[in-house]
Amino acid sequence: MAAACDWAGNTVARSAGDGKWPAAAFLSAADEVAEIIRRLAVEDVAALPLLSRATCRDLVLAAGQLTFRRASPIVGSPGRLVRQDFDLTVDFPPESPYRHLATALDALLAEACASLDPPAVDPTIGFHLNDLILQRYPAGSEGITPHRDHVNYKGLVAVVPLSGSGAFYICADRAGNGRREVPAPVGSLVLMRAPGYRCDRPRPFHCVSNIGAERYSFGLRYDVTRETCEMAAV
Ligand SMILES: O=C(O)CCC(=O)C(=O)O
Repeated sequence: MAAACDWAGNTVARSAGDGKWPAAAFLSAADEVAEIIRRLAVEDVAALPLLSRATCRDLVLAAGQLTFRRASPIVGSPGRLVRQDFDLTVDFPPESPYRHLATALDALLAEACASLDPPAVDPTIGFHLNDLILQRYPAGSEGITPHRDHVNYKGLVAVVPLSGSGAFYICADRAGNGRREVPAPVGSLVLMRAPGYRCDRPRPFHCVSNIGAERYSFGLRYDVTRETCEMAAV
């Protein structure tokens, strides 16, 4: 166990994940994460505190060492176009804190999933976080319009907002109808269902907007088409 501070500055003791993520113990334990994974059967998204603000600040500082590129402003096919207004990187050196965070979060999610009976995530899909992306939205950015994550992403989709302001919404459809803001302050672990999550509800439409101050968000997914497991190299 290690000590950490929650959003209110209270000291809490939580699992620190693996040994390479010692300075930033998670603010929520595996049983709490299991509970939000379980809730995804009836809710499109669920979130809980994961990282302290100090840890998020350190991660944003570390992002200064990474090389970003502009995201394509429009992706998708006619009728399913998505506008996106951010820079991104998927290049994380082996000793990057982002990789250590991913390894530790992978372990936390595995522990949480293992405690659920019946399993929420189909154990045969081999869920693990092998697809990492850091997104940087400039102040005033349009964010990303309503979309669903690709079907190749299986099990669970995780997003951790690290800085700035912005609103994360769940929507009923691609037009953004029924938009509902999900409280997800900096340091949250935001989870969504992906194929392989055992329920018959569809992948949720979601979007991000109202970027008032530069926002970083770290996305962690399991891309089933990847032949090599990036995590194995960590
Ligand atoms: O930046 C975020 O908080 C989430 C972005 C997102 O929805 C996506 O990249 O699919």
